[in-house]
Formats: sequence, structure tokens, C-alpha cells
Amino acid sequence: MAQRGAFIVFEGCDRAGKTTQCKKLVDALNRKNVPTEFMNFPDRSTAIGQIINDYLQKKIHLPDKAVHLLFSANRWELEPKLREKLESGISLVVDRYSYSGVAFSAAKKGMDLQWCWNPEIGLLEPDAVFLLNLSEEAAAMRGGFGQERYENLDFQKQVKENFMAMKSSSWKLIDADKSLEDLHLEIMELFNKVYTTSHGTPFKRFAS
Ligand code: FDM
Repeated sequence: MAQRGAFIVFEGCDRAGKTTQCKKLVDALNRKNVPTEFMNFPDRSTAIGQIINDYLQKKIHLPDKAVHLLFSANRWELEPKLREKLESGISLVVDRYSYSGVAFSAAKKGMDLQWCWNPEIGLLEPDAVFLLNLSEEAAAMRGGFGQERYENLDFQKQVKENFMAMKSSSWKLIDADKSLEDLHLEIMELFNKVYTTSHGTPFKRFAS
């Protein structure tokens, strides 16, 4: 049986460069013959993902708790796919995961961190979380927000605080203010360390 792939999650606030860095990492690893795929959450291509997309684009309104559970269900519906890929030896670089789920929902009034975390229990736990941290000055230089829900400064500040509150020892806090290439080199180095240690170890799942 193939050794399982590594499971890496990128988290961070909007405009930190997550998607760009995820894709650069995937390309670089495939060029080095490390089979790697990109995935992102929410995955808007599924039936659940389409409802989430309509919500984010403000076409529909949903109560906070209901949409939170949809984001979580979107991860659960893709759990078998993630597991199969990892088991077949493919590494996964995933743009947002449960931590975004909790950080964004818990930034809303009346949404409790533990309540938000509960539906994530039992999902696959990544081998490492790369948290891209962008200073407010650098964020301001990168231009304005888009039109989607959550794309405003006060909300993003609260989200950042929530990420910091969830951060554990397996998280790598990465300064995203640096150039695209410097950031990529740092991420490659971090990935190599995680890849060596995660190979051959059993999957972990989120506990309470
Ligand atoms: N988001 C993302 C959530 O609110 N909950 C989640 O579980 C996930 C994965 O959706 F504002 C938010 C974060 C972001 C929005 O994400 C869409 P992208 O990466 O911009 O598509």
C-alpha cells in the first residue's frame, strides 16, 4: 500500500495570498514528482456548495447557525474524497478548512466558539496548518475588498483574533508581508519538514 500523502491546510484572512501560495506549492511539488492536489473550502461545485455560494454572494439569507452547519456539511460530504486521495499517496494542499469555519462563524454575534467547533469533530485533522498573517498596513496596500459577505475590515479583524485564539503548536505562523517568491521558499521548507514526519503515521481526527 502507498504511504499516505501529507495533509496541509492554509488559513488566514482575505488577501493574505493563500490561494496563490497553495497553487505555487502544488505546482512545485508536482514538478518534484511529489503527487499533490489542490482543494479548497467552501467547494462551491456541490449542491451544498451552491447554496453557500448564493449565501456568500448575498443572493439568499440564512440564519447564522444554519449556514455554519452547511459549511461543515460541505467538508463532511468531501471527507471520503480527501481520505481516498491521502490513502492513495496523494498529498493535499487545502485552501481553508474547519478553522475558517469556526473563525468566521464565531466572529458573528451570539456564535460561540465551542458550538461552532462541534460539527467539525471527527473530520480528518491536517498534519499542519500554515497561517498566513498579513499586517494591516500590507493589507491596506493590497487594495479594497470584494463584494462578498464578510469582506469588511471590522469583521476580518475579529476573524484574525479567532484564528489566533485557535492556534496550536502544529500551526506555522507565516509572515505574509514578504514577496511572493520569499514566501514560497519558506513554505516549501516548512512543507518538506511536515512531509517527512507525516509519512507513515496514521490519520488524526478532530477530537472535542
Ligand atoms: N468561510 C469559509 C466560512 O465562513 N466558513 C467556512 O467553513 C469556510 C471554509 O467563506 F469569507 C468563508 C471565508 C470566506 C468565504 O471563502 C469564502 P473564499 O476562500 O474567499 O472562497
